[in-house]
Amino acid sequence: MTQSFSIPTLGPSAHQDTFCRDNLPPLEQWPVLDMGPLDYGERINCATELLDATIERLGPDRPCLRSPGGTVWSYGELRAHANRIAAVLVEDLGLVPGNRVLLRGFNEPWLVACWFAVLKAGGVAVTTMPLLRAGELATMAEMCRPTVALCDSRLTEDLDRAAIPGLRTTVFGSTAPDDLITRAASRGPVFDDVDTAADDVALLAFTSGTTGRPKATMHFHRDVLAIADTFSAHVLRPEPDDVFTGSPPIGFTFGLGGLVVFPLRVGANVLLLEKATPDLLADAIAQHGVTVVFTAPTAYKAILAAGAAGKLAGVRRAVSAGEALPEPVWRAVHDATGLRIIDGIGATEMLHIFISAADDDIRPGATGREVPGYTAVVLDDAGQPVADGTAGRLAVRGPTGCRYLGGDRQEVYVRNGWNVTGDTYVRDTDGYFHYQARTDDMIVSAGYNIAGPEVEQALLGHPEVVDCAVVGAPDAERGMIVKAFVVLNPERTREVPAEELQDFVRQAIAPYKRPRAVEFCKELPRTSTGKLQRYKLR
Ligand code: 3UK
Repeated sequence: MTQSFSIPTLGPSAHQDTFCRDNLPPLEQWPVLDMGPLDYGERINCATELLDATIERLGPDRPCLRSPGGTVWSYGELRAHANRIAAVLVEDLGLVPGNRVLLRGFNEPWLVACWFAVLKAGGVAVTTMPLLRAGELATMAEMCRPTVALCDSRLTEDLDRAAIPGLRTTVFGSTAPDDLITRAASRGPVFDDVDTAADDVALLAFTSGTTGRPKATMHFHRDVLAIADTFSAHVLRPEPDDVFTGSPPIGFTFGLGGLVVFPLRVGANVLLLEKATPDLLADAIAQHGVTVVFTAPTAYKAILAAGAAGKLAGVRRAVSAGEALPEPVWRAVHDATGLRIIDGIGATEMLHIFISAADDDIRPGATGREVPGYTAVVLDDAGQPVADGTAGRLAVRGPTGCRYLGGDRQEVYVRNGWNVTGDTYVRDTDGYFHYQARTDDMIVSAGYNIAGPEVEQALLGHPEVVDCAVVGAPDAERGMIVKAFVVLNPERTREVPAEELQDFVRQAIAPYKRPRAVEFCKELPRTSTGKLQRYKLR
């Protein structure tokens, strides 16, 4: 679609280290910005807003972060820890505004304190996921050039092996005399937050890279607040008495939003889990009176399979994102608990969720509608809108959007001002968006377009199928055939032949979509954010 739009301008930066401004993509390649009613002014620090402003409204004593081990920090305590670490960053580690700080830790309170410290000091947070190894950390560092790292003492090995040039690493959680926490304890609890520009970069987030080389996305201080004031405020609608938990790492923006930004914006409480496999997650939800959960569709599936859906009884809001939520999973959770899972599609490029629905607005099987503040359209390959009911490329815009560090492949994601997510979607006449597949994962077999996830969903309806992935396999006659990789329930009491699964799919959806090849496996390849790596199966 072509339209005219104005090229954005930037306010005066508070960054002394100009790396981020220097590496923003060219302004004319940015997506169209639509702030709608959101207005953060020219200067805002998202850490001040999430922490100090919440304390100003609700007082310092409300419970903020806790961990299963028994740590409970109030909002005032988290702020004091963050302020003390900010002082160490500036006074001892030489941080100047704009420096990138690599953070490495599990989901636990000190990681969150470090994240706030970096932002208060005007630094740029680069939070990495614990699962990442030396090679991946080295690649990330090469791209974003951190000067300082704050690292959990249990996770130093891979960071050391990454041998990042010029990096000053400080460890937290050890017994060493120069441990970050010990050093921070000698500082005062007050820190004068850097008065950052609303459009100063606050964080760099790496894409999960289901296909290859990761890209770094750049997000501003105002973007961090915008995700709370769109998806969270209008769809999730949390309350100060909610208790949040979830499985995504804080280094994944799904986790950052759900476990830090959204709860703190409203003064709620967060249970941080270092290990959040589906069984541990379900237990923690039941034990700690959790009311708001963030996790991936596979976790809901696994909780159901383990017969643990009852543990979700106290949950008020359950969010699913990262991959499509199969309708049978939504229905099974609803049948077992009455809970209506909030599906939402988000992306690292967009920072968080832009299509979703909650409560009675949910249509099971559809991702939802535009989150207030975002506009979404479905485009054909030439960039023209398609009719409702027709599949095409999902394109969105709103207050957040894609800015790749160094403009790396920027024109692939942003076209004519739209963020093109790489997903094939159908919009229905009621404005609901129905996920089909990643555009690259559409299977063309004998002239038919087949969306792998639709076949996966059909297979998952079979009682003995616990996980599956459907891809196109090259075929001389048909171009491609539908091939299914299937994980069967290990506790099954009988054999399940491939033909039975093929027949099962043929009963559920159009017969031409049935898998012509079935391969059984023990588990499926996934990224560190839990996404299926279909390209590996191809
Ligand atoms: C896929 C979905 C169907 C889709 C993310 C919430 O997943 C997140 O970010 P990533 O950059 O991946 C983005 C891609 O993942 N996807 C995500 N959610 C859904 N597909 N239904 C969904 N509900 O292909 C998208 O383009 O890893 C999710 C919040 C923040 C995030 N970063």
